[in-house]
Amino acid sequence: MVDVVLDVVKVFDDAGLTNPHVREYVAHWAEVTGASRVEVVSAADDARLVAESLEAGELLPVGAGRYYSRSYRKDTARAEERTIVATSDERDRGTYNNWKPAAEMKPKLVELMTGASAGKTMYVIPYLMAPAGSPLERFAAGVELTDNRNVVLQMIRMARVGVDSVNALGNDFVRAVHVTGDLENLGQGTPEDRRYFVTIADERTILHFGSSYGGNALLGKIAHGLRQGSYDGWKNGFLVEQFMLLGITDKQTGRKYHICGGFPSASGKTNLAMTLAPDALGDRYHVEFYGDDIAWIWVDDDGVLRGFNPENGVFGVAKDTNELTNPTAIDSITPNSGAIFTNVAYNGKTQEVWWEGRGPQPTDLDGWLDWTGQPIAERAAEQADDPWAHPNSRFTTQLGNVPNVAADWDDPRGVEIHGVIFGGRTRDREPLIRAITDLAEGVYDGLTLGAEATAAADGLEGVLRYDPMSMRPFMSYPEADYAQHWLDVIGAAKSQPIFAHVNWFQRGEDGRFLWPGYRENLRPLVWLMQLRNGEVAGVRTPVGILPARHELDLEGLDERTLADLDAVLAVDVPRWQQEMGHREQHLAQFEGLPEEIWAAHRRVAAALI
Ligand code: GTP
Ligand code: SPV
Ligand code: MN
Repeated sequence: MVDVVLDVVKVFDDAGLTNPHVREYVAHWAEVTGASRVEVVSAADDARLVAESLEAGELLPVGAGRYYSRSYRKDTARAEERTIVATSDERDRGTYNNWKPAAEMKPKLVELMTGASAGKTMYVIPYLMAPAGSPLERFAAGVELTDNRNVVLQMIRMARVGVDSVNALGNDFVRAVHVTGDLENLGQGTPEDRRYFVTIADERTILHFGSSYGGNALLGKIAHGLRQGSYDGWKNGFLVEQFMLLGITDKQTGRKYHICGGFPSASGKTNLAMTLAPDALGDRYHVEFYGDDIAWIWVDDDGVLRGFNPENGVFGVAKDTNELTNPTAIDSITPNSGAIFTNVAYNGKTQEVWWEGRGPQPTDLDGWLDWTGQPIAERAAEQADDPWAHPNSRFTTQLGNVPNVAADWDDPRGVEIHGVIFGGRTRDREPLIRAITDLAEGVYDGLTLGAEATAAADGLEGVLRYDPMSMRPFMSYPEADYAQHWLDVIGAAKSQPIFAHVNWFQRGEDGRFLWPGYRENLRPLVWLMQLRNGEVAGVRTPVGILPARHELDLEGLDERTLADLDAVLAVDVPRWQQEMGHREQHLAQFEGLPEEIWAAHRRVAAALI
């Protein structure tokens, strides 16, 4: 034991890790997990770590400066039923946070983690989930400990990594411990499942055991950036949401608008934030990317609603990403970008990657392996229709690689928020866009966001469920408090944002999407800003203000879309009346929901009669 302690001190000294609280925390967990080495990493170590991973076969080359990784076949998405927010206050029990007492969970995790990194290196990743110097910085620092080198490489892309983030912060950092575990013997998805993904929110401690994938393992991103962040925000007056954030500049007036918004996982945040097509609208707008998955939002000293993206990279869904749907994404994962592809199909001979919707499926099968590593050419006949890539396969790339990243994406003051939108995969009922100008009705709309679940979480794809503000998997405190917190934070802004509900996923009777989506989604957003400015009036309906057909810029849309447009701009009153009954039942679960939210519900219900 004495040897280990001495070694660790030298490691800290060599790495310039001076914060005594961090040192103590690292030494403690090194002992618990039984790791045989400790290494403090920073972003500058990336090239060396990549070389080590290539050498070890954990990464495979995708030509020059891009990489391929595969996760264990039963470890390919977040596991919501194994994810818990724990505290020492029973009043924190919510409908979605799988609340447990901290005193029950901590010993369980310590037991699972004890000796579980034996023989491995424990990497120490000091990180910041905010632009440096931001007013929320003290909630943004953390130190992830992980026994998995791939997690380090992903974190270097997704967060700002380096000891400077934590040295000056005393005890104000999130303790985030990740232990991979013996993935082949964890009983994933069975009654004997041994995985646990726990955020002890009132102790600012995250303990994740039993995965090396995405949000289960990159603890800065989901566990801290969303779950811990939203709890801290609740206690300290700011909002933390699974939101994209983008900027639209009207070139004629020079005015710039920032819109943030929540869509459930794998429902289009990355695409919307990255790929709107100003060229489609006569080049009158300039569109900039800020963030695709998380926004931290607050009201500044001047009463202005502001937000920033706490991340440093994009962990985007690969499926259907191509030159037409998302050229910006394709341009951000070019050779030498450092991008990492996870669970797509890989060709070991040509060092290429492919996924469903990337382009034509390769016809020469030589060298092609599916996401599990099986040669495509050797697949049995009954596997012929199985996808080559996992539906939740992803690419990881840094924000600096995104061609339209905003010049001020890293500004610690964030940007002013003018609009808040909600959306999801909804095959009927929800029109293309409906605007809401009242705060309580906007919050009510977010709380009743109902959409189809996707492959981003294990075992749920296609199930219709409510996903309040797209925070269902990340909500760390009770919904009634969440609603009140929204009313309080946004209500304190001197200028209120406009709200809207959008839907790119309405389908026709033959199952086709009625709206082309992707790059064309700029059109309804431009309308929303025009409505905000009073330049268009829209059409009042019981569920919000819809665009009059002539108010939308339709230039260049194909005949079929124009023919379908009335359908995507319709309000199906009988379907809405039915929905109001579901909403009533849904909202009734949340004890103590603010009266303003119920009043908003009653107003919409009454308007529909
Ligand atoms: P997370 O990273 O899981 O939080 O998801 P996300 O919301 O960022 O999802 P993303 O933008 O990566 O989109 C997921 C899927 O939705 C991809 O397969 C896209 O091709 C598809 N998609 C995105 N935008 C549109 C759209 O406008 N229309 C249609 N039909 N599909 C879309
Ligand atoms: C999500 O599932 O919402 C994601 C991807 O953004 S993950 O990091 O795996 O949570
Ligand atoms: Mn997400």
